[in-house]
Amino acid sequence: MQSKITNIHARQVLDSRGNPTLECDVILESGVLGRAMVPSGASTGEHEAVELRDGEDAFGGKGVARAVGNVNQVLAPRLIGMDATDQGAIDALMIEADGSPNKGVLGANAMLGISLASARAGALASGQPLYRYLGGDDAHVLPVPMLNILNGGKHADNTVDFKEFMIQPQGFADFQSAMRAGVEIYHCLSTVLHEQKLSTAVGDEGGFAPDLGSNEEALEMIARAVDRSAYSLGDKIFIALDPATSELANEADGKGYRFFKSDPDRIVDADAMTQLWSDWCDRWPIRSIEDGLAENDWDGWAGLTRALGDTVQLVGDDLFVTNQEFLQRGIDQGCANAILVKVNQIGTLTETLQVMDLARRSGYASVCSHRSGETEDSTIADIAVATNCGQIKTGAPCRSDRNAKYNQLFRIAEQLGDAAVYAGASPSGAGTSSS
Ligand code: 2PG
Ligand code: MG
Repeated sequence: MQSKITNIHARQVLDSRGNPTLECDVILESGVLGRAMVPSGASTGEHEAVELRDGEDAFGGKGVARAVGNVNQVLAPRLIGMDATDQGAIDALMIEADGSPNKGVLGANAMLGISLASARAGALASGQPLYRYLGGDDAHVLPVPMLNILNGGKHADNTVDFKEFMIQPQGFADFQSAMRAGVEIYHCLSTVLHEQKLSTAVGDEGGFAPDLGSNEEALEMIARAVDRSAYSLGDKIFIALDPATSELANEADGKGYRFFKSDPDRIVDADAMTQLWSDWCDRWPIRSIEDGLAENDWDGWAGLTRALGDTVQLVGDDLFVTNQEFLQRGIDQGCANAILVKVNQIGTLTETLQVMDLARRSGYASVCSHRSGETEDSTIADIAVATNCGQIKTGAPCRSDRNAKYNQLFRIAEQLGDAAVYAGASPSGAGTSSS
């Protein structure tokens, strides 16, 4: 067996925010080494699988020595001897070894490191690129990027409550020209902010993070940037938002949505938030809104979906936490029409692909996503193409942790050549619930 696992070794490394994270090597009998690194969120969903941290003095409690130990001492001895291409069995064994509903015993970070590194080793052993190893011959769709060019919320030290203001280039012949538009607009935004004497320092995901007079001013700045570029807003450039409102709700102890940065006295209910999104959608070419309401506000979400679900992509991130049970509840209750997919929210590749399959069968779109704490690992780029899911969210085209994913997509597009199809080839392409 060429792909027999002979060694598994994890170590602590650093992520893009300077916090420890776990890197894992899976080594095969043939000498092949598959390596993966684990990302980490800041605005995390309450129901995410557990990211095991040491909680001691070192690294402000964020060390991952315990998770590393769980890989090297607990999981490795059980997995050595298995076939790296048997992803389902590897992930099932880890889930069983953990034994808890939220991977809180061994840590989702420990399990994800092994899960992704095994996939990488399996791909190398079979002589295929990862996207093809995972997706087979049909993997050929390059995703529409959601470029988070203006950061707020928990990702930036500024006055903006809402976390992510993104652009989506659609109506481009290929991924490369869509990215070119995104990059050019990103640089135009820098110029616009500089001229307004606003900060061009960047937030956690590489987007600019200026202090602004209001949340909507973020959209005005983006509109000005697009105006300066060779493109026009609403023609081939559309807006996508992730206001991450669980953070606004958490601040108010479940009493409503508090504008915690711009106006802490302003607290509104789910209907008012829904009205705000509806007004913004009337005024701006918004294609997608993620976490427009909070993770536990299922009734509010059903109302939001009734109000906007036919015309706007409504993405559940904290709501679904890449978990089939939560997605199924959303499907049953008419909440959202898309899911954000983050490998570390659930902790294994098998479960990630299963939830994407459930979404597809249920008419929900999937957006493959990074975390705000990232590394040079670019696995999500391959997953996006492997599944032909059509959308990826991986930050501004700035900072190598973000560009690692875009750069991998450039490589994949080149490899696929004429077979590559850009999901946003039509201006009405991905990012609408009808797509
Ligand atoms: C999100 C993510 C990624 P975080 O909310 O969608 O942008 O942020 O990783 O901080 O949860
Ligand atoms: Mg989100």
